[in-house]
Amino acid sequence: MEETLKHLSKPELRTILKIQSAALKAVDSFMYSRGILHLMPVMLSPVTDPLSHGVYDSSIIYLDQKLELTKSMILHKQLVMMSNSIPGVYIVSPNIRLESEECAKTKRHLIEFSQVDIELPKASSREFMDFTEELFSYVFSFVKKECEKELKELGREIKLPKKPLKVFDSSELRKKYGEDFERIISEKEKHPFWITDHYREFYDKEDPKTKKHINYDLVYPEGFGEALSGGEREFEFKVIKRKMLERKTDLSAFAPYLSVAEKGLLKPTAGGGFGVERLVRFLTGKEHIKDVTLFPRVPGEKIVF
Ligand code: ASN
Repeated sequence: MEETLKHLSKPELRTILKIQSAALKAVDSFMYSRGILHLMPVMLSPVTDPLSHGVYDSSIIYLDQKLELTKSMILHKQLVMMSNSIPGVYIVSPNIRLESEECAKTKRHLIEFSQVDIELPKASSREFMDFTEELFSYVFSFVKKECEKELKELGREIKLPKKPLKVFDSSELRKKYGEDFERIISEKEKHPFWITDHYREFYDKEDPKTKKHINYDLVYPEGFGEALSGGEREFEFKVIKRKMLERKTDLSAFAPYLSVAEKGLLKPTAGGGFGVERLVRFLTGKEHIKDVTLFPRVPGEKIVF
């Protein structure tokens, strides 16, 4: 408890929170200017993101029903996009991912964090990447202008990247740097950049001919690592079912989602999400994500408040 109180009384916290407030205001203004609608999050559902890596179970039982705590709102975003009249959505969504203790090493993992989760109708991956580049440019320049004093206090300079950002293919990077390619290239680069074509969850689209994955990660430079991940989406029932089976997914756990897909109601969309705490960590230049989080939930660490 003593440590929590010490953390909360650091004068630097105001500076960091001012930067976070400015960044979130910029996100809202940008989305509003593009007609993207702001949804409220859900935290409990029979279905949530299966994720492409293992985490500890975080389901709960409520009156005999098993409910998952939201890992990301991907499946709910797809459901909302069924309506043709929706011009795009975003949510500042609390996500619970009970990561293994190992993840603490990265200094950018939390078991509870907030994700700005976005989905656009009929967008191609390039269109979503362009949208994201404009959003990040807007956020960076807004924070730079609004928080000049705070950034100076922290000794942090925000560089405005030139668009379009560099794009790297994950298989090329793997050949060059091995499995740890993301960390290595993040340390080398001076501006945010993209890495495309990652094997992961069933819902990211796969090119039927080339078998490449039509998805992307936006990565911060200076070793700050992953910022956003997303992709074009699968929407055809047959493909979704095949990919779930390939990933050894328990189909019965996704019954409500699969019944919507089977009715042919899912639409072609593209989207992605970025962590608020990781964005603030990058903007402030802080070493550890817990430095920019009021009540940090670091994998493996005891939660005191
Ligand atoms: N939000 C991500 C997406 O839209 C999914 C995730 O966070 N796992 O693709």
